[in-house]
Formats: sequence, structure tokens, C-alpha cells
Amino acid sequence: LRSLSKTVSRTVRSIKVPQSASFANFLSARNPYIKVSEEVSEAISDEKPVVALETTIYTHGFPHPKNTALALHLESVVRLNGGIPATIGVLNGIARVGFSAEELIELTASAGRPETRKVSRRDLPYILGLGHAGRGLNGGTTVAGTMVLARLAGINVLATGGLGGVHRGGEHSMDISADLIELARNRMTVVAGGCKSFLDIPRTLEYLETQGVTVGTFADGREGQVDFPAFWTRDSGSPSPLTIKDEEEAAQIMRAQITLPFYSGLFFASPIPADHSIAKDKMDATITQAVHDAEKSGFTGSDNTPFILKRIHEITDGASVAANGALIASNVARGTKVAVHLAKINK
Ligand code: PSU
Ligand code: MN
Repeated sequence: LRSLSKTVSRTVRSIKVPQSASFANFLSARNPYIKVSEEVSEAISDEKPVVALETTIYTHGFPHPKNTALALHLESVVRLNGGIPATIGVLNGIARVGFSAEELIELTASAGRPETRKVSRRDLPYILGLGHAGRGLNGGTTVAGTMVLARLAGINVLATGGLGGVHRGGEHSMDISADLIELARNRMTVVAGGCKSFLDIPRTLEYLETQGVTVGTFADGREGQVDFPAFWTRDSGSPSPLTIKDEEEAAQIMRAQITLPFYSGLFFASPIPADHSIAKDKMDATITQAVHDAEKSGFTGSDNTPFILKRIHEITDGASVAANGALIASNVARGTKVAVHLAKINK
């Protein structure tokens, strides 16, 4: 029995997070729909900490040219924290995992055009099918769309601003972001600043629980249970199911889930730094107005989030855009640290 338990513990110690390097190479060489950049492909093979970045925030979130600056900045944030950025999106009808600077400039310059699509899981066959048939559209991939492509390439961590969720009134409209379902079925770790409170945060958390998604919020020095953050504010009124001490603890949780293996996702919320947190009631008024305007003008379904974000920009006279960028960068730095820790404990 003793020798059996020795063998078991030796086996457990020797388990490494499975890499999909060969699959990434396969994608790069043979798959006409997805192109993995050389740098990202090599980094995955070498088990370096690769961080996936979504692109709907550039095509349907930030105005041009601020979106271009943000896209280049976020890649440098990943590098400065010891990671390799893998920006993911669709350029001229081909899915990209890893963009050159020129390609990023091209994609972000096409923001706001009607033929530039918002690409979630459901949209991938459409845009890639048309692309292969010679009609090359550009697309910004949502968190869900990015997770699909990141998984195919063998990337384990995605960092962004805010997660989609159950929309206010979702109990009637059934408007629930595909981001939540994707977290339920994709073995990916997503690091973001929680959800913006134009969404229904209590129902979003209920939904994630039902779908079996592990949800934790970084304590950042706080004791006991903390709130799930609402992007601009640390406090949402909804307690986070779990509290995570630091990036190292997050990486241990990740490793357990990947090793088991456990085919559902992890969501780690990174709260806004205390000194940047905007007063909750101030933000509430802005959001109530934006949600009301969306309803009045009939912006539902996938057009809802982009419309509300645009209204918030207008109502806050652009202040939300600047705060947004800084906050996304801090989430991306945090996501990179988690990826770096994972690579370290996986050696
Ligand atoms: N929340 C934000 N900003 C964003 C988004 C969400 O605060 O830009 C984007 C993300 O790409 C997210 C997507 O994945 O919107 C969710 O859209 P939908 O609710 O249609 O799934
Ligand atoms: Mn939706």
C-alpha cells in the first residue's frame, strides 16, 4: 500500500498542465480559418505565460484612435509583466491569435464601420466561412469568441475589462451574455474587473453558480468576504462567492482545475484600486440613464452593450473612457501575473 501511495504521489507531482502546442502548430500550418502568429505559437510550445486579449473592446467599445492606443498599450502591459500577449480577433475574414502592430492598427481603424462585426461564439462559423469564400470581414471577438479561439490555440488565461452578464430585465428578455455559457464549458481562466453594473450582477452570479463556474475576487488586503466588483466601483452590494488572496493562490486553483481535468472555466475578479473607485451612487445615476435610453431607442441583443457603453461615454463626457483604459490595464497586469505564476509552478 505504501509503495502504491508513493507511486500515486509521484505521478501527481509529475503531472503538468497539458499543453496544446502541437495543436497550435497544426492550426498555424493547416487550418485556413485560424492563423496563430509565430511568436505566440513558439511561446505556447515553450510553455511561456501567454495572455489572450479580446478585441470587441476595440471594435465596439472604444472610439478610434483611442482604441488603437489602448490595443498597443495592453500588449506592452503584458510584456512588462513578463508575459507574451496574444491579441485575438478576425482580420479580413481570418481569425488571428497574435497580431503584428500593423495588423492591430488595421483592425482598430475599422472600428465603427457596419461591416466590422462583433464576434461571439455563434458568429465564428459565419465570419470565417465568408472569409474563406473571399469576403473578408473584420471582427472584434467578445470574451466568449476570444475564449473559443484561445482554447483552440492552447492558451489558458484571458484578461480584459469587464465580463458580459445577465442584462437587467434578463428574466424576461433572456438576454444573457454568451460569455457566461462559454465560461461554463471552456477550460479558461478569465481575469477582469467584474461586471459593469448596467448588468444585473446578482443574477449574473446566480447564473455562473448554476453553470458551475468558479468565481473569486482578489482580496487586495481586505479581510473576510469581499464584494464582487462592479468595474468602476469595488462594492456592488453582491458578495463574491470566493475570496482569492493573491496571484499565486489563483495560479494554484488554475492548476488544480486544469490537471483534474475540469472542463469549465474560472473567473477571477480584480477590483479597481481603492483610490480610483468611483462613488457608487454617482455611477448608478449614469447607468440608469444609459439603460433607460437603450430601452427607449430599442437597442437590444448584441447591440445593447455597445450602445450602453457609448451612452456612458457621452453622459460622463469622456471621463469613463480614460478610467476604463487604466482599469483594463490593471486587470491585464494582474492576469499576466497569474499566468506567470502558473508557468512557474508548472515547471
Ligand atoms: N463589458 C464592458 N465592455 C465591453 C464588453 C463588455 O464593459 O466592451 C464587451 C466584451 O467583449 C464582452 C461583450 O465579451 O461586450 C459582451 O457582449 P454580449 O453581452 O452581447 O455578449
Ligand atoms: Mn446579449
